[in-house]
Amino acid sequence: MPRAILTRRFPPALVEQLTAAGIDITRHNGDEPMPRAGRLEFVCGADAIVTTINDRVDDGLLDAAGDSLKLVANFGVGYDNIDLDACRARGVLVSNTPGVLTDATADLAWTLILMAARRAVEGERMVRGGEWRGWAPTQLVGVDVTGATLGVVGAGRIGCAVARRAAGFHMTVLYAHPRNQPELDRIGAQHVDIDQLVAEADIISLHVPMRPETHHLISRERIAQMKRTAILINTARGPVVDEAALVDALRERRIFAAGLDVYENEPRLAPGLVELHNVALLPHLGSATEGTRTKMAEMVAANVIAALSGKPPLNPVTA
Ligand code: 8YV
Repeated sequence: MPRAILTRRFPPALVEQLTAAGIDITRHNGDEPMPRAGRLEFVCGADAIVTTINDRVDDGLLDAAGDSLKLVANFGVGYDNIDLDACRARGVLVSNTPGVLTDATADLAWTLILMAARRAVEGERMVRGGEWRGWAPTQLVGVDVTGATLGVVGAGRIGCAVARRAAGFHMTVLYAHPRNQPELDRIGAQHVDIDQLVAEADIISLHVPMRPETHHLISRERIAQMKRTAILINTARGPVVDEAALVDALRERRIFAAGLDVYENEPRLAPGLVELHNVALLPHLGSATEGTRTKMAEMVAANVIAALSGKPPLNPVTA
């Protein structure tokens, strides 16, 4: 019986579908990452390992799994937790879950845009803390989203979905991407370079994958080029932003606000970030809806079942 290791508690569809396909499952059944001690023994003899963003798949883990390993099936679209060269060198396939989480993640980016622009965190805190003394003309005034300029950095599936939603807010859309994105050109978005985008956009939303070349793409220098009224949204990967530089800019009011769902060293935050009022902080909720997580589980199951029956996975990672 082929054996799949699950490094975490996943939506029930995953276990149900693997079990129905006759795959033996060993799982670490908690919401926390597997403890470091015992992690290598746990994966020993696996045919497939189902991983998340918190599982580093490197030489050590692959060696511990051994020659039986055929597939690393990542529960997520991003795969920066996986050393692809190390997998390739051992003939281990890698799969991910593209497409099914696009809308949920785009919706969450918009949640953060509206929270940050309309100072929703401060307002919520005021009401809940019993500090609200009634309506006032100058109380917690934010910035307009309707009619503003949205800058989308990275126009892949999620970046395009975020840009599409801007039509409802009558926004001008700029996008920075290695090549033209016909879908965005059709809706009148302008393809610009990232330096023009950071200087001109009112709301900058990040949707690039985590690669060596995107590390600190939003650097201290680029943050310094943003408008004083700018809002920075990150639902991509934490290290795309120089988090310490962002904290300084928010503290000194050099930009208006930020909305973050991802962090450089999750779950730890950069010193000073939690004390700031002009930032909305969410705990990496991009794909966290019942429907989306179930679709991700089904996609992972389909990939594992294919690979363990000697077929190519449906969503191979080849980059
Ligand atoms: C996932 C994500 O839930 O898919 C991604 O790349 O960032 C999240 O939405 C997370 O990666 C779980 O592994």
